[in-house]
Amino acid sequence: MSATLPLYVTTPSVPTEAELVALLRTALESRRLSNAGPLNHQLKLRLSEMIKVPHLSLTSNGTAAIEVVARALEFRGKVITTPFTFPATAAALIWTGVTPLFVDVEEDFLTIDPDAVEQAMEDNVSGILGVHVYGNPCDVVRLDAISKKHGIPLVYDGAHAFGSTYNNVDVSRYGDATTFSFHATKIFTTAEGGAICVNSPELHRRIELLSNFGIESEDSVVDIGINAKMSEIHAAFGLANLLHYHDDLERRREIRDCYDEALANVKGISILRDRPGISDRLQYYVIRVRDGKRDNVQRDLKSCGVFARRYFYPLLSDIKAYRRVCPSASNSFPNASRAAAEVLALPLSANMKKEDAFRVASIIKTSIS
Ligand code: T4K
Repeated sequence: MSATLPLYVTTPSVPTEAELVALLRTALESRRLSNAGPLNHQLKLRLSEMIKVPHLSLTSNGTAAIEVVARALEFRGKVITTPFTFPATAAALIWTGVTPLFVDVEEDFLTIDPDAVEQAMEDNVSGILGVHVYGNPCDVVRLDAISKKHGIPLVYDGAHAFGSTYNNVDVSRYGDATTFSFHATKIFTTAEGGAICVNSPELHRRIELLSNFGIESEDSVVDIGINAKMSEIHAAFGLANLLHYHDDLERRREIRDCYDEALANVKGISILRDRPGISDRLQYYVIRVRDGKRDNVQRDLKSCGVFARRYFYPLLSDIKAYRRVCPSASNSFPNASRAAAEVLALPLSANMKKEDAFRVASIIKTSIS
C-alpha cells in the first residue's frame, strides 16, 4: 500500500461534516456564539469528567491560558522556567510583566531540572513554571517540595500533556495550576483553544473572572481581566472531535508502536524515554539523532515529503529577543543545548497508516548509515 504523503509532524483529527453541523446547529439557531454559552458548558463538563479534574476553564488558546494563570497567581519579578520549550511559555510570562529565569532541563526527560530550580531561587522569584515537554510530566514530586519550601506557586504548561496521567492521577492534579493547548496541532483539538485546570475553587473562580475582563455581573467589575474566552464555534468543534478521541488515541498508539519497533537499537539514534509512572505519551514521537546528523536526517526526510520538526530549536535562551529580557540562572544549559541540537519530532497522527511509520523509519536509517 502506498504511504500518505506529504507527512507533517502532526495532522489534526477532524469531525465529519455531519457531526460538526449537528453541534454547530445549537449555536446557529440560538445565535449564542460566545460568553459562556451552552456548548462551552457542555465541553467543560465532558472534559472535566473525562480527565477527572475538579475545576476546568476553557480558554481561547494555550498561551492565553498561561497569561491568565500568571495574573491569577500574581506572578511578579521573576518566574523560573525552561528555555527548552515553545516560545509561548516564556512569551506569556513576559506579556504579563514577568521575567522568565531560565534553568536547565533533566537529561533524560527534558523537563525542568529540580536541582537547577533550587539553585536558581532568589528573593524576587514569585513562581515556578514547568513544562511537561512532549507529554512527559516534570518531576512533580520534587518540584512540589521546592515550591512548598519557598512558599511560591507551581504551575505547569501542559500544552502537550492533555489526557496524560502520572501515577494514575491526571497530570493537571499536580501543582497549583496546569494549562493545556487545544490548538490544531494538539492531540485533542478545538482548532484554537486551551484550558486551565486547578484544584482550588477560589483560584478557579479568579481564573474564570480574569478570562472575561474581570466582570462579575452587569454592574460589577471586580478585577482587571482580559478576553481569554473560547467561542461556541470552537467548543462545538471540540465536542464533535470528542466523538473520535479515544479511537484517535488508539491509532496514535499503533503508529508509536511501529516506530518503537522500527527504530529500536538503531545506531546513532535514541528514542525519547517515558518518565516511569506515566500513562501514555502520544502527542509527539521524538528521537534524538547523535553525531551532528540531526539536520541531515531532517533534510533527507523532507526531500521524501516527510516534514519532521526540530521541537525545540533554537533554545529560547539563544534567541536574541529573549536574551535581551531574560536573565539566565547560569551561563549554559548543557542538557537543553544538547537536546536542541539532537531532537527530531517525527510525524504522528491518527491519520497515519502503519506503513507510513515504517517508511519514515527506513528513510532515517538510510540517512544516518
Ligand atoms: N506551550 C507549549 C509547550 C507549546 O508547545 C505551545 C504551542 C503553547 C504553550 C501555546 O499553545 P497555543 O497558544 O498555540 O494553543 C505549532 C503550534 O502552532 C503550537 O500550538 C504548538 N505549541 C507548537 C509546538 O506547534 P508551529 O509553528 O510548529 O506550527 P506549524 O504551523 O508549523 O504547524 C506544524 C505542522 O502541523 C504543519 O507543518 C502542518 C500541521 N498543521 C498545522 C496546522 C496549524 C496542520 O496539519 N493543520 C493545521 O491547521 O507551532
